[in-house]
Amino acid sequence: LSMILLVILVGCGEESRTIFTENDISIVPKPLEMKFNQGAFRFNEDTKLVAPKDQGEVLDVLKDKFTAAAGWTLEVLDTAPRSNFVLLSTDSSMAEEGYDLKVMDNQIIIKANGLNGFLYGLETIRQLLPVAIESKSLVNNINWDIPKVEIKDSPRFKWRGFMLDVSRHFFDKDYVLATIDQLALLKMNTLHLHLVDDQGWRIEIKKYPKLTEVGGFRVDQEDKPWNARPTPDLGTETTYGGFYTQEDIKEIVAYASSRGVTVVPEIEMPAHVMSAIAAYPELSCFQKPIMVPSGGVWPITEIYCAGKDSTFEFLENVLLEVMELFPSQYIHVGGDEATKTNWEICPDCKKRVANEGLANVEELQSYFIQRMERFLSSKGRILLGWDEILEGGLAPGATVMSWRGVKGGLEASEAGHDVVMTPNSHCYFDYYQGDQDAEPLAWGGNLPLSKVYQFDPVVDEMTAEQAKHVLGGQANLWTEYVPTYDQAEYMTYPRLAALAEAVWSSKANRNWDDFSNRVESLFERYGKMGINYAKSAYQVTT
Ligand code: TNX
Repeated sequence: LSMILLVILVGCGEESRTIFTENDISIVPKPLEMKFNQGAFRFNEDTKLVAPKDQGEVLDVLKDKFTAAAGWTLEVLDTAPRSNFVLLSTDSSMAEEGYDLKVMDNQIIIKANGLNGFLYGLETIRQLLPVAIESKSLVNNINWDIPKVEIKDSPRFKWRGFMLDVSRHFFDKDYVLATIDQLALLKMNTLHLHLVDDQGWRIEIKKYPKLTEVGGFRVDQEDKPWNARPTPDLGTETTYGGFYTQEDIKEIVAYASSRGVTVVPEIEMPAHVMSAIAAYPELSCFQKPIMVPSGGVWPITEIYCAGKDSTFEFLENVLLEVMELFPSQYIHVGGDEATKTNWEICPDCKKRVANEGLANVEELQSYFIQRMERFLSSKGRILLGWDEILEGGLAPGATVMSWRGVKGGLEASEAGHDVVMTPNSHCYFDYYQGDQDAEPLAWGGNLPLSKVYQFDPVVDEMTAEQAKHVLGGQANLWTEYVPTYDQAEYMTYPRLAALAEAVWSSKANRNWDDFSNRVESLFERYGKMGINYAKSAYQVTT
């Protein structure tokens, strides 16, 4: 009799685990393959986290969640106990950034070939757990169960990016670190920081301290719309600004690397640099003293002088410090929207045109970028630029970011260059995401969640050969109309989730109805995390 009782008791213990159905599973981005089995794994205080020696740090993404929400400090080991563990197991045959996740009754195994795969396996577990795992304070009376699934997953594209414009408005280090966490949750691996623009220079450069002392600050005119802010007179006291010290940058880069994210710095040239010229007027053709503008200046004529060698010396020195801080293979040099009226009349520029045998000053743009490309490639880096760098001939080793639609991507890939697709039609998160009368002021355009979801970095017009040159895709948050952290979150989430699926999931696995169901659990998760996501985005499906 006692045997029977024991069996019943043990049986009951098992049955008390949550009974899941396949509909309870909601992972964004959608995994490549998933098999659902009956049963559940239960996390408890004794669950061990097991990683190869010296690779245990990645486990923090899960460990810290349990510490906050369950109050447990899960132990990390380097060999697996008999049962009740999550094991990271290295398998060099696995696809880059891919992972196999197998959830069994009493153990969970994640196979991957390195950090990103392990991380993504753990982020998937996080999304299988009750949403309460996102809580920052203790949650009682909850079973930390996850369904017994077998997942085989790997990304469609290797560049899964998000750009944050920290120039038009400054976003401090903590906001950047929080953004990195959100990228990792969605299995995104690239954070492009737009560190330089007319309205602010945001990275400390030791050799040129005025870049941030002067170029990092401006006269606050936030009360006026972006396009109605006159450039202030010289001598006016500045009231808005900020920048990252080199220590801040080191912290951001190190944190990103622990979350599988590469930080790509963008140092704009030859235009969108009024902040630098305000600090060092000698960088322009006519040394005219200017202020850092608060609003948009159009057309942008105050640009670096392409005639003086000292401009290139300055840029090389800046990039040397930048490369010291950012291990990224790609260095973004901007290249967009330069109006060459000063170059037309500048004697040094005219001389350069003649000496280099160029047809006109327009060709100086491509001279400029090619010269920077030679410098960067001599240091083992790859130059990346907006699609304007195609004009007048692309530098040999350059990679192109196609933003004015897909044209630049088509042209560059046809010429055998790599491209990152970020067409403004689908990837510009500064655009409205719903009814313009109901939404907060934005740049214009119309980019609801459903349209982001339709984004595909490979377009029909591409041949198979061209498609091979598509590294992936990226969303860009330009921040002219994004003055606060709350507003930045509002513009970013959940559209970033739609973009993440477009760059991670297989084409066959993408389905809007299915995604819109899954995004609802993500809303709950964002809610628990205290993220100001746009609920409105979801209601608009046109
Ligand atoms: C174009 S995209 C720009 C940015 C603006 C953005 C606004 C690009 C390379 N240049 O300077 O912020 O449009 O949508």
